[in-house]
Amino acid sequence: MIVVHHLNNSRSQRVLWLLEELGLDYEVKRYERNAETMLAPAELKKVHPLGKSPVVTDGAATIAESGAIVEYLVDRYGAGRLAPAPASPDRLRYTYWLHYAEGSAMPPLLLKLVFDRVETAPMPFFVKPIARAIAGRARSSFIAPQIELHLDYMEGELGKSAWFAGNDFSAADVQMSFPLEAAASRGGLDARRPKLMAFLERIHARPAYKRALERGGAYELLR
Ligand SMILES: N[C@@H](CCC(=O)N[C@@H](CS)C(=O)NCC(=O)O)C(=O)O
Repeated sequence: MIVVHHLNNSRSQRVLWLLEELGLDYEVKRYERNAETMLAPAELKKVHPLGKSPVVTDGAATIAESGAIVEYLVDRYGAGRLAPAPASPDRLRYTYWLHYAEGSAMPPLLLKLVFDRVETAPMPFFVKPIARAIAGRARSSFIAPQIELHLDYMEGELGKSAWFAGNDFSAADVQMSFPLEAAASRGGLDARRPKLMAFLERIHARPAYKRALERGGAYELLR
């Protein structure tokens, strides 16, 4: 049995969505973030030493890292679905976006989350102006321009084909959903990038996406 170790309001939501798209049976084991730190509970470290979500167990296999999980599920259970044919030109794009989502798109969005929190974190009053100045500088000189760069790039790429890896919906779109949802929540993605906004609308309308939300429970991305 496939078991998804699912943290509320997190990336593991897209694994549930992929499983729904593939029509597979699975179990959801829920974990709740600490309300203050937003970290996963320690019991998740019993499943995988990093204690992060998603983690999938399937018989004797324990698979962490969402890109690896997506590849595993599609290769093992996809029967040719949700991935372009191995030798096709779209296959390379598929592999690219699978890695790009976590390797390139997420880091500036994560930095934004961290630096935004630096400003609001409790600290002695005399440190606050310094912390604010450092956070503001990091945001304006690096984080915001990087987010803009990536959003422009993704907007341009979605102008070339209906989906990230070509004209057919694929698991790369599932993997790309999280950075785009995070960007809409905290990275300034809005109507100025109509292709990305339309992508979000299209995925949110998919029946499998809606079923996954019902299985996963609350899904409100961190700001
Ligand atoms: N690159 C990893 C990131 C895993 C990750 O950071 N997951 C977050 C959830 S969105 C998490 O577990 N956060 C809680 C924590 O770090 O304790 C992946 O794609 O699986």
